[in-house]
Amino acid sequence: MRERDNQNLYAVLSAGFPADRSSCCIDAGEGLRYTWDDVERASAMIANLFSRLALPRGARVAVQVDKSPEAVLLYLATLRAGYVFLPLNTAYQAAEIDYFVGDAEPSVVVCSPANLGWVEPIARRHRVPHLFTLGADRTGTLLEAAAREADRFATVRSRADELACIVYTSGTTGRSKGAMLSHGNIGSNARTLHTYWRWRAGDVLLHMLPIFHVHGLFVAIHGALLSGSTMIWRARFDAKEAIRLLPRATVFMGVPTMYVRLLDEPGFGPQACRNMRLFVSGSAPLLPDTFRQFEERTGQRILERYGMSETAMITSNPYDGNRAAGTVGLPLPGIEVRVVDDAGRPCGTDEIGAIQVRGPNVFSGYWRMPEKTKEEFTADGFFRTGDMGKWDANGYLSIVGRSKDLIITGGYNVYPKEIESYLDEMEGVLESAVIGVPHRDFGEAVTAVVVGKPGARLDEAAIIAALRGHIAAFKVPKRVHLVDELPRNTMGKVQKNLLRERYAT
Ligand code: MLC
Ligand code: AMP
Repeated sequence: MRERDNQNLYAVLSAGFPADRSSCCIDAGEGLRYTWDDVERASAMIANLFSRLALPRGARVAVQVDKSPEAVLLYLATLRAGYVFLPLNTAYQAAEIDYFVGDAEPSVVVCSPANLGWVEPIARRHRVPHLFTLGADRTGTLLEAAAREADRFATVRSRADELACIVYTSGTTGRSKGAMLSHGNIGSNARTLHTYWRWRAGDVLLHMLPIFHVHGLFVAIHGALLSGSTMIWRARFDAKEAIRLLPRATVFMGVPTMYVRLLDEPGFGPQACRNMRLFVSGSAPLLPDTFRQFEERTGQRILERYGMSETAMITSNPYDGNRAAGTVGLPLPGIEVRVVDDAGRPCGTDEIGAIQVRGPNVFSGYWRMPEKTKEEFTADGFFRTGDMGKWDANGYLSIVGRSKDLIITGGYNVYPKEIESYLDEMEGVLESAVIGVPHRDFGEAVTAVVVGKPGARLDEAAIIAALRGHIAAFKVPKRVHLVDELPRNTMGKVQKNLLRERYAT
């Protein structure tokens, strides 16, 4: 294989690094800057460390660490060494991590030093051969071990169909599924977005998203790397800090909650956005009202796009043409999107149907779930997204709902079944239904409706407190309503639509 044929995602991305490797790649604030040379050398050291561990081909590197530039270096090093990166939400608790480690059987686990006490027994139980720590302040055993390694590394050659990442997405049945993404899936999407959104040398990305999901990890970072652009890097989103930093940036990516919070700041306006050329929104629906208010306040039309862990980005509003509020735009070049009725026939304009997608971006399947994978693909190779949508007369797609029972809160997905199974196991609980209700800040708020066993004395605060120890805080219901019974249809199925109406306010 010739060097330029290497489809390893790192090789693809590094082709965009600037000629001047002494310029800034990541500006993490407080004088902490990483040049492109630093990125190459430090990722080489970690890649050398992993290579020396002689991990089997396709070995998984599972990572649950706080956001930091070193966490990006760890990601890039894993790609360079030809292993499979498996990012995990920092909000996940022990029971959740136990499931992922047991399911993915990683050869390496990297956790934050603060979590070592509870991650170590999990790693031991699942016989994980190598456990490292990585702190957000450049501490931990990973960097200590890598410090002894050489700072040059020849990136492993990978085929387009070789596995690069496993991204877990919540499962409709309560069990999370690992979406297997290849170097080719991610690389092709990165290149497409690079062209479509006109990434250019001299762009500056303000990066405030978490880096354990495709939005912050792939969409944002890859665009900057491919165009050799500086990233202004902050560990988390804070609206006031964003307004302070935006004048130095040209590109920002966020979930709708971030745009709502920017608009809540009286000081936010055209002055903060004076050098901005692109605001991108995704992961959850951007309300047309937010789009319009944003334009009124700043003169900027937010570009909304649509994607999934299984497919990376699928559609986008155009860079130059009309960005239509309430739509997710047009299929990206090279990606086929169709909206079909129950019989699989293409829907006409304004007809609602199921959204399906096919293309080089679409994942190869769910980790060790061949049956589930088969169910989610049509005979002609389209992936069933579980989203419902419709085309308008101009060929723009709108997402009008989901056939999957899913709540999206502040850009994070929560599957009601998972929360219901925890609630139903609680003492005194007969049954439960978990729904999403409109929420000004998070878009949807997780809400539980619980029926107690006869004579049981349930208490909202106690239920919430009990859940907190088990599941990530963003999944914990903001409210728990105690009722005598759940509304059911004649088939005995809980009528969640009635509950959504009842608790909408
Ligand atoms: C935090 N909390 C949330 C929450 N985020 N509750 C519900 N939904 C959320 N998304 C809770 C915390 O548990 C805590 O509760 C309280 O809010 C404050 O926590 P925080 O850490 O201070 O929150 P904050 O920093 O304000 O976070 C809000 C946020 C964050 C919107 C900035 O959630 C975020 O960064 N979201 C982005 C998610 C994302 O990147 N999604 C991409 C998925 S990829 P308590 O009670 O403990 O105090 C994808 C594909 C695609 O979907 O197309 O992109
Ligand atoms: P995830 O499984 O975390 O990757 O989330 C993917 C889901 O997020 C999609 O199936 C959609 O339901 C939702 N999503 C992503 N982008 C948008 C958007 N712009 N508008 C509405 N929903 C979106």
